[in-house]
Amino acid sequence: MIPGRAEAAQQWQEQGYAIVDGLIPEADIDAAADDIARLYGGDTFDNYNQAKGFGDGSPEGKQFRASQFDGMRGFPFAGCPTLNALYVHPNLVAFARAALQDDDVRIYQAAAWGKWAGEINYEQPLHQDGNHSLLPPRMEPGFWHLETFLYLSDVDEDCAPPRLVPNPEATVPYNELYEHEIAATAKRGSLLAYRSDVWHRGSDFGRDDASRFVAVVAFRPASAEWFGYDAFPRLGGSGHWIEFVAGKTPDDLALFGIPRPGHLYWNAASVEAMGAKYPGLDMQPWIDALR
Ligand SMILES: O=C(O)CCC(=O)C(=O)O
Repeated sequence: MIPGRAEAAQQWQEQGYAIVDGLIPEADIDAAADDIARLYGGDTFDNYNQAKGFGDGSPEGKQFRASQFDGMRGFPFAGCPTLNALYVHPNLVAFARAALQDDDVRIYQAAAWGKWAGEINYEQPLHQDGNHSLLPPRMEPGFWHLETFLYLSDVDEDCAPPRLVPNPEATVPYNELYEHEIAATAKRGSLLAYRSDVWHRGSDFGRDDASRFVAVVAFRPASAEWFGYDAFPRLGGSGHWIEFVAGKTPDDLALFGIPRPGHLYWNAASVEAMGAKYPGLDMQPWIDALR
């Protein structure tokens, strides 16, 4: 574990959030700049968050507005291999394992989120996320989940930083919570990790030439099947998914529920069929484990 990351993981466990400065080298983020430009350069709106139906309400004040989610796109992204690879970056996965105290973790949500200063009012009320599970939260090893924003651009005070209230266990009346919130500002490559029982919200831009890009990545222990958001198996016939899988390792793919080599699912026929389905995937680890 990179120095300082263990402390950040512990802070997430105990205070409900951590800002992990420089988790991923800026050079790795900058290498994805063309992919981000490509992703948002065309009309790729896909109603990722299924939010379009609930409208925008008043343009004033703190509220959820459908337009706040217009810049969300579901992973993986066509023609964006460097951006896609960030979602399985070893530093990100190592942090998720440390925070969840589990070596076998799954990604259950992956998306990109762009926001631009201007017409949309991004101010939200403080809220907790109840839409990742049908169960009430139990924030303990084995039963918890980890929500993260990997910053793909520098997020300063004027760049619509997420705001949150540390220490979810503290008993503060709702209307006083705003007095305790902090702005999660950080440079690109940093990670905001938060628990769903932490009060948090989106905020608006403070200057009109600003934008903000994050990778939204949520993890769960492999055994905590009750968490979910994206249904990656829907991508089984998708060319974007085949493109992403090329060159990935068994550990990368296990994050999305693809059984590791040696799993009972694998026999000579299923290994061969997997190789045919994903021409860019090195099947050798799966072949070796058959012997
Ligand atoms: O984008 C952000 O800064 C936070 C958004 C958020 O909390 C939400 O949409 O539930």
